[in-house]
Amino acid sequence: MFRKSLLLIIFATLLAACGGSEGTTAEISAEMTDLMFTPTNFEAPAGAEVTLKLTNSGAVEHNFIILKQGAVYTSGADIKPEDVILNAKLAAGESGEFAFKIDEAGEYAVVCNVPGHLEAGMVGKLVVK
Ligand SMILES: [Cu+2]
Repeated sequence: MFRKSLLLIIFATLLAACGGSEGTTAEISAEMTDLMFTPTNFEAPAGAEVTLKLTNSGAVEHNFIILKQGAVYTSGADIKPEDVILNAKLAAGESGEFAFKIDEAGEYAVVCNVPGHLEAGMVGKLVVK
């Protein structure tokens, strides 16, 4: 219980520290094809409610996975669920909207973990600032 409260206090402090963007929204768009993200690099404001507008124009399923900083993996199959911030999965030809919010500025890896896709270079980068 004490631990949980402490975490909340730390979280609240972090939020206050970047209060400038609190309550703001942003939107990014991405297209997935066989086997890449377009664009490859994305930017989002720290602490903003971000809407990801995603389209899968490929012939197979793809997903747009945002990984926590420091996530260690060697293949798509190797990604640990606890390292995943967002997993936006779309079947071929589908479009969808997804939401995420990242408070900490930095670089985050974007990958598709359908077997073989990450390994084939279906990766991108999200810069939060
Ligand atoms: Cu893919």
